[in-house]
Amino acid sequence: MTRLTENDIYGLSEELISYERELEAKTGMTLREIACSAAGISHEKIKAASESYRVSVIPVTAGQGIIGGFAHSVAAIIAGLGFEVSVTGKTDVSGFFEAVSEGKEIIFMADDERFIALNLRTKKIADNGEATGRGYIAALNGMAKGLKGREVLVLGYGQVGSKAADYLLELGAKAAIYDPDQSKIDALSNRKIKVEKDLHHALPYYPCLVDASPAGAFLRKEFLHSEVLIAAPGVPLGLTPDAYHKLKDRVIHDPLQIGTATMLALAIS
Ligand code: 2YC
Repeated sequence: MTRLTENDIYGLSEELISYERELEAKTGMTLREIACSAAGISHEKIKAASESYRVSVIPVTAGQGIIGGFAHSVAAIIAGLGFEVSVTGKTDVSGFFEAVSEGKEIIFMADDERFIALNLRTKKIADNGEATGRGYIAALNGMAKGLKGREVLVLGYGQVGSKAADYLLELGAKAAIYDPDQSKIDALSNRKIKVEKDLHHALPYYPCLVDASPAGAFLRKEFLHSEVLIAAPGVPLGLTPDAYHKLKDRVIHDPLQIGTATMLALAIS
């Protein structure tokens, strides 16, 4: 996943209510319903967990260091799901010690390589890549009013794209992928996934698109299916600003929300 900047998440906490209203208008699902659907847990299960677990988010200084607002944005998303959550006063190992000493049992933390949620009670661990891939497909399933039998093209067969493709197959969709890196395609374990070799030939054909590519601003509206529905996890956004402006009612896109919410649901599943 591409590393977020402070600018990517600026205002996220303050705008969470309006974000969730837009998400529900597009998908017919709340953020909590999307997370539960992606993790395969019931509403009752996450409700019970919100009354039994307390959560800590630990800022981590490793690598390129702390991203201003990252830990507080993650905490705000978790609070919005009904859980008691706080950001540790200390960072790194001291922050971990602080969280465990205070009896927190679910720990969120990220370095430049991984963003994880660790359940200390069940020892379950959730990874942001898998959670984002599954969460965005659950949201697309809502927006498409069911993906069974539908043809969906996934751009990018990395951490997020490969998990998105797996979940598409679980939902009975016809998954296809495009990735310029042939070694990623060769690694494709699941033969049931169609491989597209020519991006510009394939793009207008697919009514559902998952932009799991690290490239930015390369998708123009005229390249795409006229009715296209787009799930665009993370940053940068593959759509050009003009395409995003014209298509935004049919585009699911956020820097952290769906991935973080699904990590929590997976950590308690
Ligand atoms: O503030 C902190 O604790 C930093 N260590 C956080 C670094 C996160 C780096 N990862 C990313 O920006 C993206 C996330 C959206 C999830 C995966 N990569």
